Amino acid sequence: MRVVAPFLWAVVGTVWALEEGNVGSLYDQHFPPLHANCTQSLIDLLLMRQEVQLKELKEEEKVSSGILREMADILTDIRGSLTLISTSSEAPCPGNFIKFGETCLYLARDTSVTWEAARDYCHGLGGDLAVFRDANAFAEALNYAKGSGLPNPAHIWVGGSDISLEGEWKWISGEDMPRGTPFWGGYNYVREPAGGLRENCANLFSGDGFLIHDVSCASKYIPLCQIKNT
Ligand SMILES: [Ca+2]
Repeated sequence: MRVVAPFLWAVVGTVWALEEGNVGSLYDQHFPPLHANCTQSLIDLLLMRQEVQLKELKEEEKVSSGILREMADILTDIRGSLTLISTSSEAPCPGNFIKFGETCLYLARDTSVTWEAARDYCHGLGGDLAVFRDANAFAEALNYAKGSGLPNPAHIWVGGSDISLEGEWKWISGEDMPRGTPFWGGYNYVREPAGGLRENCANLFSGDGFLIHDVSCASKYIPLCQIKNT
């Protein structure tokens, strides 16, 4: 009976407080209204949070794009390796020929024949004198010649001439030969080809790093044979 009495008094007091309209003051006591400045601070805080989240998103985006770039690079490398493997496994070079990109080359260093005889020699091996459609293919042939240990001076026949029409240099494949750098060399400060009607066949001359020079087709030089394997 002694415990019940204070409890009843508390209930009565609460009812009285409610009836007296003190609900608002009780609410305000626990949840005070935001001051005008405080509201501003809250907005600032929310904006700052948004800003931080945006920055974090941007960072994540950077990381994601970086990973994608790395993945693309890896895929490109894999594709390149697969192409190399399939090319090399599909078409190995025959005999003494060495693979350079899409072609096989063979420098017949112990042979010394005229330009026409050099073509016949290469025909006998299943190919023809070498032609170079671009600077990369030409550079590969030069490296092959430079690494072959030929004595200086040395001359190497390649498949280009202006036999059909003076001044119109063509590969034996029928395409126009490129002119100027980095293909043709110079002789006595004059850019080749400069031999006119006397010199109608193309050779690589060791004197200036195996660049192309026009010479007499009757000269006897080393054939550079080529077999295309594509
Ligand atoms: Ca000529």
